[in-house]
Amino acid sequence: MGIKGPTTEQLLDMYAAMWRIRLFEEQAEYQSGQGKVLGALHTYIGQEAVGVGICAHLTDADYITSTHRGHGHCISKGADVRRMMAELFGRVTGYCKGKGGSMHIADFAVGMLGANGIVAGGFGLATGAGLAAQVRESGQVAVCFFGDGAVNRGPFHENINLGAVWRLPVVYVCENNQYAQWTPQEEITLVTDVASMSSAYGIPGAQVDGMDVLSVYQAAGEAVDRARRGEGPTLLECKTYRFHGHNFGDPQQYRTKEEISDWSGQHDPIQGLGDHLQREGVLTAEEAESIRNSVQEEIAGAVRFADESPYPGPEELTRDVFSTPVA
Ligand SMILES: Cc1ncc(C[n+]2csc(CCOP(=O)(O)OP(=O)(O)O)c2C)c(N)n1
Ligand SMILES: [Mg+2]
Repeated sequence: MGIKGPTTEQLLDMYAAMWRIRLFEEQAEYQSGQGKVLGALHTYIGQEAVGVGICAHLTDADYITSTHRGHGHCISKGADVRRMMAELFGRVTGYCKGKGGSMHIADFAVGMLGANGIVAGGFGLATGAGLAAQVRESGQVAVCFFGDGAVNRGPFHENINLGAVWRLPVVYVCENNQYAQWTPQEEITLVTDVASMSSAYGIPGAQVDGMDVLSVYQAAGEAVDRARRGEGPTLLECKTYRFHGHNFGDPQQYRTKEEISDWSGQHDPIQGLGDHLQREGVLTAEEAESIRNSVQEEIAGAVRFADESPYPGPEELTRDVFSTPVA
């Protein structure tokens, strides 16, 4: 059974969304270098096709859980780039009033249940969201994004097993960018094709080129439809690559410059979709440029918004802190 679409409108939306992620991240790195960003920064540059191709099938009512590399997931799900940038800048207009930073951005209004500083921390949240949807018979789907490194943690096994036996409407999406921090995947995982692990749980697994948004879209459509039909989870592995360091400032001594330039030169997901749309006559080079420019304006606006926003005052120190004082 084939997946319909994407429509021309969806294709153009996906193209703009990938630029929105790319330019947001480039600005975040630049602003980090200027000392404006408080805390660690893990960018999604290179992996844009995954978040965008998957979230194209979701509505605001559907849920996603994210990782420490969460900006791309937020933007794919429709979060506000102004509040995101303000959060990175530690300003009171940010998603967590400037108190959470990059790894704690959540927007429940669009079903984004949160970035997560704990590797594999999203599994329980997504599986629980899937259970809630099943109990309410709401037709919602939950997508759990995680990295290849998270596969080696217990929550991967526990949650996929539970999701499988209860046939929960969850799609488990492994963004296999081939490194966990500075460690190549093959040094810590002998089974490097994560999709093949699905057989251990009795659910379907699919592996796609995560640099090709159309392949991601197709495979995600099948997995999301299956979840919505009540047939349970899919383990979807997207082979991808992060073009920049693990975090901003990473000297990247664990991989070669050639490897990086091969991936960014030959497999850039934005370039790939742009070329495809031009070949198909959907987009001219001028229109592509104008989409990029208008997204660039939007991101510049986000930086201005963040810059002009105040820091949280001292009264914020004990607000939103859920701990019991010791008597
Ligand atoms: C439970 C836990 N262990 C270790 C870390 C430190 N850590 C942060 S990111 C990371 C690597 C994660 O790799 P992967 O899941 O492949 O995600 P990627 O960074 O490649 O997107 C590690 C080990 C952590 N944040 N949480
Ligand atoms: Mg990884």
